[in-house]
Amino acid sequence: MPNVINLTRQLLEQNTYTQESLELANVINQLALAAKLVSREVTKAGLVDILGATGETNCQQEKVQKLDVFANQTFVELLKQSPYVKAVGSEEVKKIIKFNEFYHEKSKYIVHLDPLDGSSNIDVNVSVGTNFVIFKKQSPGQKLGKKDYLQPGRNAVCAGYVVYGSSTMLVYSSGQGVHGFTLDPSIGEFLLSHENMSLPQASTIYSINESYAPKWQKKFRQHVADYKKDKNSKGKVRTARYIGSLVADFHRNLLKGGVFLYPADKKHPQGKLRLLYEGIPFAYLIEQAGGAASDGQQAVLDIEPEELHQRIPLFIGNKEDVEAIEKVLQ
Ligand code: AFP
Repeated sequence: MPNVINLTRQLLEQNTYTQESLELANVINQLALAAKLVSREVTKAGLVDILGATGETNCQQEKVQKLDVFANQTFVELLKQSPYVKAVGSEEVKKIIKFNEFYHEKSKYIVHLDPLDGSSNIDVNVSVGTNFVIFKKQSPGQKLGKKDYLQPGRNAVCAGYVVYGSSTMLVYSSGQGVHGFTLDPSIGEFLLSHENMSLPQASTIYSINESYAPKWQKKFRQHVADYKKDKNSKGKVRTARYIGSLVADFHRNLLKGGVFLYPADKKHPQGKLRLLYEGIPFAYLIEQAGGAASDGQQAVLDIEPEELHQRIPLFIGNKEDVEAIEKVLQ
């Protein structure tokens, strides 16, 4: 019998079964369960319209929902069922969602997530994902204040993502390395497939939407142009890869080595990507994997959030790449 390790076992063993780890494991398990439900729907994406008579109801007479709405409802509802979750910030919802204070008197975790990152790729069968980060409430008592849900990434206790690709993978870190689990659909379990993931030393890929080049600062445009001739630490020129789903671009670069760039530009003067549920989860993971993430001025994990849906420029990947970009922009 092979040594099969599922998500729950790994979570508990890593944290030596402390009460704290049991609580966190409960939250992550709820996220994993929601991810399985979303994964099931994502794989049916093309079929839903065929099965729904008018496009409005499916074969079970349920309303056919857009997948990002379905993903949001599923994650929020399952997190609400955990007694340890106090609030959720979602890309799909304007304000922080606070859960019933009586039921949640033991609760201490705040989860920020993008329920379906890259959702514009769904219709063309390209990988999408869910990104999340978990914080612990800072203030005493039951009341949830801004300081509790607007915390810098350095305070995060766990972060991760699920990528719904050719297989469904959940990758997470609770501060002890980055671990990847692949969903085995035949048993409905996430099984440890990538233990202690670390970024390859050589950066082989750069990922950026180059159609925006005319809107970039000149010095940044030159820096990206130089990728086409400059060599990496292995003496090779980087190749370009850009999916347009941050979660999928990140996942590939984590496995292969590289840098993802989304600068501020004339159209997005603050950058496009959201700090709390796009920047911080990936920044937390990349630091754990030996890389770096910056907004061009400082480490993403050091940014003090000012609002729930705050945007930032994002440069994330191998350290030398991120440091070089900081030099250009500072
Ligand atoms: P959607 O969820 O609306 O598809 O946006 C995805 C995203 O925020 C991120 O996942 C991509 O990296 C980025 O947008 C792509 O943006 P551009 O289309 O501007 O390159």
